[in-house]
Amino acid sequence: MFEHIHNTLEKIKQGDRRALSKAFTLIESTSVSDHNTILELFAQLKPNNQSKRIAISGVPGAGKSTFINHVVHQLAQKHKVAVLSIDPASERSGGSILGDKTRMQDIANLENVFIRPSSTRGFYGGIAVHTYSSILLCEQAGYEYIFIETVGVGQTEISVQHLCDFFVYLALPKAGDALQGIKKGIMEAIDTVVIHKTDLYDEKVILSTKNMFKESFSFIQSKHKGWTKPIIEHSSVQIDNSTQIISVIKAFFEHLQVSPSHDKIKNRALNVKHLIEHFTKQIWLDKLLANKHYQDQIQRLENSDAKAFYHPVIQAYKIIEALT
Ligand SMILES: Nc1nc2c(ncn2[C@@H]2O[C@H](COP(=O)(O)OP(=O)(O)O)[C@@H](O)[C@H]2O)c(=O)[nH]1
Ligand SMILES: [Mg+2]
Repeated sequence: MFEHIHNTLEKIKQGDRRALSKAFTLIESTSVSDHNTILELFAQLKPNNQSKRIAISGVPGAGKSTFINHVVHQLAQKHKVAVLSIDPASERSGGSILGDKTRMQDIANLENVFIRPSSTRGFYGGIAVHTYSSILLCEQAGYEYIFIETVGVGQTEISVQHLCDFFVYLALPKAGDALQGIKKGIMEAIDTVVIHKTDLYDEKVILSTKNMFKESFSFIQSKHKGWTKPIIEHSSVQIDNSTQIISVIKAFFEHLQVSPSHDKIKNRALNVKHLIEHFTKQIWLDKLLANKHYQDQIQRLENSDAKAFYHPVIQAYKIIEALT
């Protein structure tokens, strides 16, 4: 039995990490008996506009976890930092991401740092709802910087960009058309690019990758007026540019403060609109799939004669009409 939500939240606000972990376990619960408790928790979770939400994106193996380990190690000297990593694979295995934990050894035991490999399980499922709730929990606990390591796969990145304030893309230097394969939606979401693992590549290749991003950004209007997307080189084994990266992050949030038409709160309101739309569709679809009449109709179709079928669109309208 979960203790009273109000007590748990109070403990979380006082910095009780056990209470925070317990709340994470609750939102990952798939047990029907936890549904109401989860909704009760959601009802009391309020966003905190002081926090800085930072997405770290890039293909698997780009070095996201290693990079976070570096940057957070430095940032945590002065700030409370939470690191959430999303792993859709955990939907199947239910497991945590061992690889990420080992890459974050320098920060794993720091008092100022909270790391949570986020499973995407949970009744109110889906990556977006889960990540959003996880962010809000970390905000209750007073984490000032919240890093979200994404998985580097299309749809997830699109969802995550709506949850974060600052979107960092880790790119590997590549000769030729380095931008091939980066979806337009992601290019638009990027607030800064880190050309990573520069120790492994020739200077010419690094420069040409940089130029390709620069050129591509010149065709895309920035989400934040007046913000020029920095392109930074970094190597987690040689040339450590963590200081420069932290400066860029801080400069960005200062930029948001002085840019009233693109202020953070307004931006987040827009993000919440996206989420509500997303969840309304999801919940609506869940209700449809659970509807007995709908299930009967679909079952009936399976048993009918193919020649007797109307056009599928006509059939779909008939089913919907019978439901509403
Ligand atoms: N040479 C080199 N290897 C790196 C660098 N950063 C990470 N790696 C290695 O790249 C591999 C993948 O890193 P990881 O952080 O797990 O990538 P992720 O999948 O994007 O989180 C690991 O073997 C790291 O040790 C770097 O800057 N230079
Ligand atoms: Mg990783």
